Amino acid sequence: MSDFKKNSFFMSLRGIGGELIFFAMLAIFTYVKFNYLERIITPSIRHSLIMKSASLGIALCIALFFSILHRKIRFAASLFASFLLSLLAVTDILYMRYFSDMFALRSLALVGQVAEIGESVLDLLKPNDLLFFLDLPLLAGYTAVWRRFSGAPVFLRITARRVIVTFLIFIVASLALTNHLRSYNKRVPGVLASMWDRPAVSNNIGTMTYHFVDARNLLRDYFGKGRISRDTIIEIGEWMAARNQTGQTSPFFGAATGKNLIIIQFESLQDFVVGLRVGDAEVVPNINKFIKDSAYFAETFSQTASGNSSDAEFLVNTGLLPASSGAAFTRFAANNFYALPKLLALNGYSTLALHGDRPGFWNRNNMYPSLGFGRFISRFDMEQDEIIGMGVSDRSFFRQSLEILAAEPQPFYAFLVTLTSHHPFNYAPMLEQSGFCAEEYAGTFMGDYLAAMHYADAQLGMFLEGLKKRGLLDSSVVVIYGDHAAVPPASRPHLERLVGRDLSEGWAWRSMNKVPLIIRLPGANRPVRTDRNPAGHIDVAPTLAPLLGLAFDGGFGRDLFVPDKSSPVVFIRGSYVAGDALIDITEERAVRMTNGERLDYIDFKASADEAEKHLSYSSNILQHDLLPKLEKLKAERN
Ligand code: GP9
Ligand code: MN
Repeated sequence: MSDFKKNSFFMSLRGIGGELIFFAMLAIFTYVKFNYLERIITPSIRHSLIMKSASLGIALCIALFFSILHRKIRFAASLFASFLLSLLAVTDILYMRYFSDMFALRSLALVGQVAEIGESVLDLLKPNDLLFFLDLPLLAGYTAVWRRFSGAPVFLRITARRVIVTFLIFIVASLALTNHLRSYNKRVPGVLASMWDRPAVSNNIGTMTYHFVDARNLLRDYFGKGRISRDTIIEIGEWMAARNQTGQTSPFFGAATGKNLIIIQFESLQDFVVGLRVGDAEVVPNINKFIKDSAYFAETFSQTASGNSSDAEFLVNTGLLPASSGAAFTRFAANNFYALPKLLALNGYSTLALHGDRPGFWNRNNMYPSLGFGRFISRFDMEQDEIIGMGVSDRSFFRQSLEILAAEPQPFYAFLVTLTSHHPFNYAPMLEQSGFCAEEYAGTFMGDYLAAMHYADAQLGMFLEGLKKRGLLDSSVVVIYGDHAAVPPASRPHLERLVGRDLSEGWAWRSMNKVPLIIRLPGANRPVRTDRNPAGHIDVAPTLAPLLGLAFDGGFGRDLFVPDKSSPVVFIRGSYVAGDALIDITEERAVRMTNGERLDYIDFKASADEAEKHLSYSSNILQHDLLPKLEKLKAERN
């Protein structure tokens, strides 16, 4: 090679080299920053190679993006991006320290709530957190030094060849990311859309990938929602108003005015355990006893979707259907809700939610205030004297809840969510305490489930006894319901063996997907009966509010004490139950749920039309945060 050629080669390398090093530094610092963050958040977790390459992929993509901006803004934009990423990492740390949760972009909309804890933010910061900003002087310093000693500019003009090379590396880097996401979503279907436990998701995919998915979900929701016309809003408002003016009122309207309301959401309680005996033993003796003293809605279907427990909480407190993808609790916590706690708080109730898990799980820390709960007592506000599975054991939870309720100013609305009887139902201390041993099912999934139900039922029994002793049973409406099915489709043979019939058909499986709903009113003239009309979680708020002398007209449910056989119980995937029929709107099929007999779809025209309205109106309300607009329309009409 001639001297001239050699020189020009090194000259050009020197030119590119300065910039290459800068962007390599940017990518490496970004990667290291989030790696350091992961070590702080979960020091015990070892990350897999696929996860590391996905993180590196994102870091590279970020650096590549800034490397092809106009040379005049390339440096400033890179530095600013790096600053924002450091800020994001520190926000994650503060969020973890305060909420035990990862920061989500949606939380920016909840800044009002976060502002309340502004003072604690400074307390939570540690000197080491400043290390996250160390890359800024290093990048700036490097640029100054390079310029000074090489005499060449660091940031060069963009050539076509450079764009092509950048693009090719970009594709390789993003492949590492998409491959990682695809394999995780395959392993845990639906997890990325629902984000039910942000720290867990982030532990599994890495903090950078977590933020990437969070941003992607947000953009999808934003651009996927389209616009809604004023005419549609008026149509929804008028339909809801007409629906609420049927003129029928509950025979028990006001029967419990001024009384407390205690709702117990019972983890994984499916209806088939009610009244069930295995051998000589009753599986849930306390629930059976409670039913004998209450109104029991035996045909209540779980209407939950990917939000699981949180969907049940959502349905019950808002009377709205859950989100069709992801979880309403994580997607719509910034919405304005017309919810049971809000209504009761406006009517002088003190409102509190109690649950033995971390507050960030299912975004409850954000959603409960949005629903109007005045207080949320989570695992961290309780004595953690017995932890089983995901959090405080039901035994400890109920014991502490009793103490809290006894001291609560009345009237109160207490919403209790149990936890220990959670899938896979085999936590050793729970099984030991349960003492339920159905020999024929010993060591099987069903054996564990029955034992879990027996354990949780025993704790519930003690709680009810405690309420009675403290005089709270007869000064409260007490409601118990199951949140969702316990038996996943993959464990169907276990349930088939227990009930002794084939459940492979969709209608048969759906007919098992029932959860008990039990409402006990105080006073001697309370309704004690078994109601066999189809019902759903969505009916709970409009059934309970009238008992307390209030009207709940914000949702799509109905008052179960008002006889009505025509109202459909709608499932978010596009089917519904009406009478003894299961109707699939998308397939235009109807079957009798007792025997699978095919029915004429045409006969269900009216209820299908209503079910479609529930689905589309409820989804519009969520997507476009319509409740305040509907309230305004209502005020204008009156
Ligand atoms: C978590 C608990 C269980 O806090 O409510 O949630 P699930 O997994 O059933 O949705
Ligand atoms: Mn649950």
